[in-house]
Amino acid sequence: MVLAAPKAMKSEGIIPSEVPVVDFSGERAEVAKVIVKACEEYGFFKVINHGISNEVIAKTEEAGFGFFGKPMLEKKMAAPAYGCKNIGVNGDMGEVEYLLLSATTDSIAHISKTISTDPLNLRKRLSAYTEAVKELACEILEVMAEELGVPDTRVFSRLIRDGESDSVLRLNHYPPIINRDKDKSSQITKVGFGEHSDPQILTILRSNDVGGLQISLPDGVWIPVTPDPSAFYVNVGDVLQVMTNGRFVSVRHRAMTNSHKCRMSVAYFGAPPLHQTIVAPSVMVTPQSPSLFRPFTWAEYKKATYSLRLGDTRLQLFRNC
Ligand code: GA4
Repeated sequence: MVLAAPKAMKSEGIIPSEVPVVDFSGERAEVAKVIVKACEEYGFFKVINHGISNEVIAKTEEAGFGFFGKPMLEKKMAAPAYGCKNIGVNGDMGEVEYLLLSATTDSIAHISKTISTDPLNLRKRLSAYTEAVKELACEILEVMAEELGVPDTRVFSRLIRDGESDSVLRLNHYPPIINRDKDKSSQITKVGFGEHSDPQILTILRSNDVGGLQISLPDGVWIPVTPDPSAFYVNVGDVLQVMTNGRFVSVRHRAMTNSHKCRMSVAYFGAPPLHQTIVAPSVMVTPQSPSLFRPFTWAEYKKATYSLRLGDTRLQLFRNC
């Protein structure tokens, strides 16, 4: 399947591209339409003119490269937040090293103390970044709810704004794979982070100017996403697929390594509190589209997620018969 360029024009909040692009400074009603269409067709879109300052972004990128550039022994002192090649707890591996932490003030303070000689400064940078992407996620979720005709437009964003939200922040570093072949010109690409969907509500991702992210279309075709460090990439997670009663798709994606350059991405995964029951708002359930999933708590879903492999589809465990 070939991706058709979106037909709408810039004034309508969209710019032709290989993946849907949302100009967040555009008119709200048009932005909402483009977002909902993108979530139905791809579960993925790019946001430009998002309003997050370059300084906040650049300082987090600098902090990330600063950390990943340290000697392995020092990085390992940040374990279990730091991991290298091992993904999850069931044997998944990838050409990646990462920092994975709870998106809370306490966790950010703790990791800052562990990895930096200037912890207050690092804490300030990571907190500012986390707050900014969380706010972007909430605004997007509120626009979506409006367009979907959900009367309580904070029904999705409230879960992320909740003080007990289980959201996480992840910094991924994909070092280049050195080509040891005689034919140095050939490119070597390996799987950095294997195919999966994100379990949470919404993911807000940004990377440096190095490609590697690919998204899967429903027919199994992989689309490489052109890197744009000035933009954020947004994807629907499993919980939002459930809360829209299957109208939005939780996109499967993966990250490949590059032969020459380091890729670094920062992902914010907006999640509900552990005790939260996940259920679609009543407008999403009609006689024509009956409820696809049984109610479950985020704790139950998270437990199922961690009992399975990275690429497994977990949502079918929660489907109504
Ligand atoms: C994928 C999305 C997030 O990075 C993550 C990942 C988590 C982990 O690395 O600990 C998981 C993976 C992710 C889904 C399946 C399980 C859990 C690794 C894994 C094999 C932090 C998340 O929430 O789910």
